[in-house]
Amino acid sequence: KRDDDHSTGVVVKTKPKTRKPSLYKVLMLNDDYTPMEFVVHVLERFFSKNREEATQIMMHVHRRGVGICGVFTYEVAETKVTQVMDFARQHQHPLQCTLEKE
Ligand code: TYC
Repeated sequence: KRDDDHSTGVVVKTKPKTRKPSLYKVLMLNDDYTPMEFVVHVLERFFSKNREEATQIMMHVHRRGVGICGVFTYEVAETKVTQVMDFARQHQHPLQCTLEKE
């Protein structure tokens, strides 16, 4: 138990030692060559978006140049970026994905 006074009347404050992990945005970048349908598929496959959400995000990136696929802890974000980049390369698309600290 925390903050026990050990029957001395002296209250000792214990410091909570857990910290919320830093979060990282996974960003998708627009390019002129990757097919829209491929980007939608990537968002469904690696970011668990439904077709409607995936299409909205893809169109946002297409129009604005960059968009957020999701927000994750560092290790998860880094894994998503690697998975997307490997998948795009396998299909010979120049799609770029990166992470940014929140
Ligand atoms: N601009 C691409 C096209 O017109 C589509 C696209 C959207 C590509 C989003 C990449 O992250 C991207 N085919």
